[in-house]
Amino acid sequence: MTTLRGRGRVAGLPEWDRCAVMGVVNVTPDSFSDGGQWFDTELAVKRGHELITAGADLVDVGGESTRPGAARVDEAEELRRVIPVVRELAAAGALVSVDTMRATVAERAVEAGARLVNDVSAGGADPAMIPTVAAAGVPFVVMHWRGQSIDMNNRAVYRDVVGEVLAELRTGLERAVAGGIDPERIVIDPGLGFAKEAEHDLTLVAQLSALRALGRPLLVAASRKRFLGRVLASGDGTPPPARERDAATAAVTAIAAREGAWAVRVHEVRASADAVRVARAIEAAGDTAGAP
Ligand code: PMM
Repeated sequence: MTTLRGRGRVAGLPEWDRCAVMGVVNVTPDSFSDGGQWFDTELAVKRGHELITAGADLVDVGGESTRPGAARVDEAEELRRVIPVVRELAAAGALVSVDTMRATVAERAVEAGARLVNDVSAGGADPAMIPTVAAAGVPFVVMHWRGQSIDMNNRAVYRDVVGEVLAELRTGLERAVAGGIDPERIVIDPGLGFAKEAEHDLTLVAQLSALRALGRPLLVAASRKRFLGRVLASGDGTPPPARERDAATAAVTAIAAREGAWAVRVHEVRASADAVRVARAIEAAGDTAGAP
């Protein structure tokens, strides 16, 4: 028997029989873990293809860094970075998601072939975002967010992180639906590292299944984040550089897949692609063992 373990379906996207892998293409000079590396259309497109070859099911193209403390880029610059990359990857048959907080960028990216809008502000940064996504009829990621990166660390204050994230995600979900987005097209995301300290992120990963109460597929984006740096820190508290957190990322992928996440968003795809396949095989073996 195969089950989707409550992973759920996102209308308008393919259905995978396992946790999907979203590869990250940051077309930015300053993203915290890979900033600058793909800051060029041609290189970014090449990176997208590499991620797909490595096993990515989707590629998430973004032109604005959201690392803590980051300042905004202007819209013209974001369009210049993102649209050609989306167009080329989509034309080559890739399933492309656009990572943006701007309605105009989302709209133009969908025209260029993007099939999912991933807005870390869940429509909070641009009042035109929800109506634009509703009109475009594409899936939308509602991530937990408490304000712009420039000062988000000040908002990392919780009494009950899981309960508060759940309640705030519910509000985001309701706002998206009230704005006309088809609930069947909504994905939710706990927003690891966004207005969260390491212990908040760890608690959320430990209790991912609690977020399933929202009844929507779950995206988990732990890749190379600070909380992994904290866990891996040496005796004097120095975290390894972001690029040395990929094995730890794959460990979270395995856990998220086992907990029924719909997708993980990662910078280095290969290990996570393997992890979701192993998690799927274990799930299938468990199902067989449990069959009468
Ligand atoms: N994190 C980043 C960017 N985009 N999108 C979603 N849905 N969830 C996230 O947690 C998320 C995101 C920041 O990380 P990056 O600079 O490594 O891309």
